[in-house]
Amino acid sequence: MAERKRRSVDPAALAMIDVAGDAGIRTAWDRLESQEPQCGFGKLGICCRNCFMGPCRIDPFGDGAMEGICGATAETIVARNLLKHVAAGVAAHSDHGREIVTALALAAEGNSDAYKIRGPRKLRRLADEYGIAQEGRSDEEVAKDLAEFLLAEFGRQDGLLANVARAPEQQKKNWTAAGAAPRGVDREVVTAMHMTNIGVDNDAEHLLLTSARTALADGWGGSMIATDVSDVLFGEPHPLRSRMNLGVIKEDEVNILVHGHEPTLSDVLVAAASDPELVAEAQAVGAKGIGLAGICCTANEILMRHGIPIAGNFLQQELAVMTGAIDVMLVDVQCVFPSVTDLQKCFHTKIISTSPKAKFPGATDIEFHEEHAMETAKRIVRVAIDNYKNRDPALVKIPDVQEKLVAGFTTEVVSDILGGKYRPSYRPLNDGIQTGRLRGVAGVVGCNNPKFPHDESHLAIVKELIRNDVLVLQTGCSAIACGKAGLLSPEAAKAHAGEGIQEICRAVGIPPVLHIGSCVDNTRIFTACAEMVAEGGIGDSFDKLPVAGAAPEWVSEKAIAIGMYFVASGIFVVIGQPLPVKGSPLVEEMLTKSFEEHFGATWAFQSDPIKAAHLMIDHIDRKRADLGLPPPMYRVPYEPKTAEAERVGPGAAGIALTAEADGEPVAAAISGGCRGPAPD
Ligand code: NFS
Ligand code: SF4
Repeated sequence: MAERKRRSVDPAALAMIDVAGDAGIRTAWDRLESQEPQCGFGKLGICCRNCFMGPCRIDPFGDGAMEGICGATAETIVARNLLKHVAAGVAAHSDHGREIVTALALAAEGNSDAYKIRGPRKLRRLADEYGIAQEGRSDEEVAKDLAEFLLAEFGRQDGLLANVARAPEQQKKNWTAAGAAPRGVDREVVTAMHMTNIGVDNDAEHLLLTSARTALADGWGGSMIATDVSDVLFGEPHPLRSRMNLGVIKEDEVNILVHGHEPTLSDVLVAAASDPELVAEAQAVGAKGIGLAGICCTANEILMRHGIPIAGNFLQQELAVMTGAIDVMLVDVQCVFPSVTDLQKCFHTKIISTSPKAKFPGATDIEFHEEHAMETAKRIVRVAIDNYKNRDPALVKIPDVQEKLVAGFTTEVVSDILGGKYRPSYRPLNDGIQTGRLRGVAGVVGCNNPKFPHDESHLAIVKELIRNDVLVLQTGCSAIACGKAGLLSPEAAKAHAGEGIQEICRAVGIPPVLHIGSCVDNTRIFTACAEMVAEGGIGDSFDKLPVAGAAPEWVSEKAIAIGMYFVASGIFVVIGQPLPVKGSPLVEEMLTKSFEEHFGATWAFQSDPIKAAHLMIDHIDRKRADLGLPPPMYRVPYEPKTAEAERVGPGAAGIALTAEADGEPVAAAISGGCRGPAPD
């Protein structure tokens, strides 16, 4: 990957990679080169550091050590390592969920200047679901009980998570039979860490089924709670317009970039950045105003609810600072490169760390606590205003590349827009699938990995899916990749989708690729699948639905947890680089084959995105055939394509940006209550 132009398919990223290269600034791509060749034992999952008789490693060629000092085999070591990864990913997502529930408890007290109940409809729906008394009670009173109930869910010792009730019967049966029915997140993570200690669980199959249970505690617990409560606290997202890529950074404004994951801070910052007093202060130092944009999932959160533009995804975090126009980059938890603080040596940007859980040496630490949310947010904005004068105009290089998009889709929104305002329903979606106009539905999610050209696999897989009439739902950095390439705009249907999707998008006014939020919002895919099952006609359990998932450029342990909870819930998942399990053929076989018997779905590893898309489409076609559904209405021949995706030219932004404001609701386009095209 030495060649600079093969590092990304995003013209804005490429421009900044050149800036970095010319200035001799090292980025993730350079550091990857320094790491090569990467450790083969690590890739295969056969090194163990679980006790200090070790570290031990297994010889993959069979001529050296075939067991660790304690006698652990490759099977045990690989499965144990995987369970540890899952537990770590689950812990991260779920702890994020817990912070949001804590903020809900504050909102319920009614005296927070930052947190209020902004999603009363969702609050009441959840209260109904959990049997929380509502009659004659205010939103705050109901929210107090909801927060208490959900906080207790994290620590639930015995009995199943309440949200398990949302799953179809077959999934619940599978989980019980496999010993994978999830209890509270805290309990599952502690159990996983206990089981992976030296001399505890050595049974690979048992470790893998426990991985499934641990992940399910996130998918149906921690992450699902994070999504639900974010909707209650910050408001339910609705389709709105916005923009993406480094071109959203404005040269003449005080620029604040939020990076990380927790909307408890970024959402409050949205309010602080538009405070008239602070805007006046920014103008007093010579700026036109205060510009807010984001990186990674915290950006997805405020995009979904406020239309705040996104500067870039995971691999653009360093590049964004190198525009020289960022006055403050605010970081909280997860996916933040330690390297960003080093960039302060070359650029005036102040990196501000905010989480008591994540300190960054060299950063300015302004600890954020929910009780003082607004005060802290304003203080941070003032640091940015004060730092504006230190900007060196000679170093400011902002690529003129951005793309417009529509985001803000949720389980509820899909029902509203397809069924119409007066009769929200998944019927039109199920009808579309039953007739074959829509072949199926896919979730394409996850990170960027410098081992792959940045964004290339996301774009290739998504284009191939929609070309074959598979509707795509997206979260995380994958959604940002597609947003930057114009795939999240309704116009993308005509340019890239098959005829079936085009008909639906035309009738309803939606893009062929729906941005449904941050990575915790992957749980919206579960709630949408549950609606599809409940609506009937396309399978009475998740494993029968013509749906599939993918994470082509995954990086994080959180991505392993997500993949695992999808597979354990009956949804086939293809990932780009393989899980670190190839050191044990038995473990690989279990994940990619025998999980079918336990959960009705498997993992697959495929680094070529076109082949990965075809694995998903073939899976969807098999499910259609099993259900007795007709073949897809419009056949699209598989074209022999190379893995290389089409490049997005500068200003592929070919679609001229109009005067539409960020955050402008697009309800006008899609509130017609269209029932979708009539079935033939
Ligand atoms: Ni998801 Fe979001 Fe991006 Fe990957 Fe990181 S930001 S939680 S882990 S890198 S998609
Ligand atoms: Fe080695 Fe066993 Fe200790 Fe792992 S647990 S480091 S395999 S002795």
